[in-house]
Amino acid sequence: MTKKVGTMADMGEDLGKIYQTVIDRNPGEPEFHQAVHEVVSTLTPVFERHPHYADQRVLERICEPERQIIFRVPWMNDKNEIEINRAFRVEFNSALGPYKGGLRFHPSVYLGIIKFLGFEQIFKNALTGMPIGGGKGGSDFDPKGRSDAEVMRFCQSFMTELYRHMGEYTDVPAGDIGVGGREIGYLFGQYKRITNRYESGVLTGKGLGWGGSLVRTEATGYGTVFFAREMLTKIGQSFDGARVSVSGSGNVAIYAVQKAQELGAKVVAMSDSGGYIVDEAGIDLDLVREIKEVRRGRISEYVDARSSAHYSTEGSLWDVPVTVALPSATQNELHAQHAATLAKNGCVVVAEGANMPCTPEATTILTEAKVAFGPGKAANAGGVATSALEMQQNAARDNWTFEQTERRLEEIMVDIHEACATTAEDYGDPGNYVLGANIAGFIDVADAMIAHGVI
Ligand code: NDP
Ligand code: 2IT
Repeated sequence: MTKKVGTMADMGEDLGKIYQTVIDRNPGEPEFHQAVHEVVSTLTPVFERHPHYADQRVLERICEPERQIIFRVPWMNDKNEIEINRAFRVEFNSALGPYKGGLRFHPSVYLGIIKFLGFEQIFKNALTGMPIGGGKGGSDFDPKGRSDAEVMRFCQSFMTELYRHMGEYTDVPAGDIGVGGREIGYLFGQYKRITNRYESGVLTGKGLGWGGSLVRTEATGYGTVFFAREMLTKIGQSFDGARVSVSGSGNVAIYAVQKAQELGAKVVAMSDSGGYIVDEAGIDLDLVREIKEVRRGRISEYVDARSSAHYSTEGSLWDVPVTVALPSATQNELHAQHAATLAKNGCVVVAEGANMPCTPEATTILTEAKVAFGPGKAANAGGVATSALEMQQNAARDNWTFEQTERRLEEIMVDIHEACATTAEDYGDPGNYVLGANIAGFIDVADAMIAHGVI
């Protein structure tokens, strides 16, 4: 929890009261408070321009999830011992379509994390322009060090409860931290077995041979780079020849690096939860993929094969001077001090590949230093947008080519950038992507909710 979150400094009295109610009704969930604060603190001009949003109490309704499911996941490990995890699905808002959002398997998962992610997802999904509502789920299960058989048994037990809440017109999960192609396969298999339905559109991020979409794997990282490219263009710069750092070395990070390199950037640093690597010769992405995707190893192994690189657990990846920083690991990984160092070293664009990786203080420092800042709900929306394209292909029983799908993704990211930029201008704060994203997303959701009546 940060000072800024506690003080309600930048809200009017009415919005401050709404935010205080969220804190009171959701104790012990600082990440959820932080996500709500970030949105509410930008909405004053909307409420001034459109007073009926206050009369309809639409913001209070958005802050209260439509449904929250918490369940037990018992399963047997390889030693034939019983293990018990806790799992969640928060079905936050269905004004624009079925609940849509990923599943996170990580030991840090608890209700507050899932609620922050679900809340962000509402506005992100609205920004994509696709017919998808917002939801998120996951478990405190830690897949690290587990055998494939253990992961399969966990996924089967998890789905044995979750399936009754899902459906292609109800709730459509996908991956997030700790949930990739392997996990989606086991989850889909169990859903199909229990329901006796080959309902392709019920999960996204599926394998290419059984209903998945080309580009979904790459989509979040590619989309973040497309968004950052638009931000750079706006200030007369480009990725060509730019130095870039990308935190994390999972799904989002790997494909952000790939697209940035394709656009001519030199990516010099990546990380995982153990530490970070710096390679002044430029990151060898094939090596990273071999370590992380094939061996499921540690990023430290990179330096064994690259004499130009070093690995560190001291300091931070954000100490490395770069023009563009793409935080793509996890929430609150980029702090005030990191932001100050990035700005001092000449960074001009920070775009969030992860969800809420920058702390509120870091965002303030970047903004004050005139570093363009792209918030996750806009910059990383390419993943869920391509999930919606996967649902579209499933509904039509069709498969699009890589080029066709990537073109759609690129158009969507350009449109989201444009919507954020023009909304920020319209509300008198050009260049403020946080304000633009929050207001543009909020208006779409609020208008649909009002049209649906008091439900
Ligand atoms: P992965 O599980 O594929 O990779 C996560 C990466 O982040 C790993 O390198 C991991 O390191 C690192 N990481 C995770 N937790 C921590 C932590 N507590 N501290 C430091 N490093 C950490 O996940 P994704 O790449 O899918 O997700 C990354 C971020 O992007 C998340 O914020 C997610 O919500 C967001 N996102 C993902 C989308 C998707 O389509 N997958 C879409 C939009 C946003 P290690 O290997 O050591 O655990
Ligand atoms: O945070 C996110 O947008 C995701 N993890 C992707 C969600 C999805 O349904 O594809």
